[in-house]
Amino acid sequence: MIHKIAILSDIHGNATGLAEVIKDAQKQGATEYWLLGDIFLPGPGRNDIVALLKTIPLSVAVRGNWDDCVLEALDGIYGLEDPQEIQLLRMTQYLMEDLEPQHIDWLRDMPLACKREVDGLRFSISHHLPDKNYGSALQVTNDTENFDRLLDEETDIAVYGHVHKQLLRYGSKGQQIINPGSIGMPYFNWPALKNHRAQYSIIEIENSEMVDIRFRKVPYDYEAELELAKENGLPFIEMYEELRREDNYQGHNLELLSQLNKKYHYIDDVRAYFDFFDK
Ligand SMILES: [Mn+2]
Repeated sequence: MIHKIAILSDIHGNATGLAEVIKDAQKQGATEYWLLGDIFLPGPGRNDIVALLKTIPLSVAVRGNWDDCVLEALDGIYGLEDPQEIQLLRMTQYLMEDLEPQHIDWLRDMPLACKREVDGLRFSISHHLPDKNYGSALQVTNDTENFDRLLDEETDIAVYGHVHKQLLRYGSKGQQIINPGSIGMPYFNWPALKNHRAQYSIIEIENSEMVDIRFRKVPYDYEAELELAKENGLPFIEMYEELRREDNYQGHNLELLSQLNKKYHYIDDVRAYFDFFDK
């Protein structure tokens, strides 16, 4: 039997990109799909993302740090002082204005990591490190000893997402490490490599051998995706416009976040929406 596993990661609310990735994976003959987390936000996708994921045989899903941010915002962990926490609260409000509540239970029940054996090959699957879905330990230029944290004696191949860059490398003992890149939010440092495509990977296994690893970069209508964001009233739309058109996301620009929070009165929105704030 031939297994063709499509590895999807870091959708970040981009349903237009996800739809094209699924079409491409179907054309490639994918037999199953694994999802490495960071499903929603900062893009506009909500129930439409879940609907797309229901059309494919998804056999693995692990929880990313943005998935945890949604849960933390809903659980009242964030306050109204930090501009980033206000942003996460306002975006979670946007998400919950459409998303059915049982999909939050789905996020909550996802493990941080899991293992799968496919035709004798043993995979370790996580968003970032198996016990920590945030941080910068696995940036692509880091030392091999960091990447060894993905591996143990029972792992032949580790797959992870989170850094939004496609990667193929080895642990110090020779195990394989694969990152499929990001569907909704690829990052680029080298300008000539910038493009607007949605990234994912397909791993092919035949007779207990890994016979192919493909890194796909799928074109999609990013202007239509931006239009969808505007139609849906996505908050922080200026930042999404820059992400879609320039492939640049200023999520850590606290000054810009403060400015937009003030401009659109997002504090008033979240204070009114979440019942754990004083009215
Ligand atoms: Mn991510």
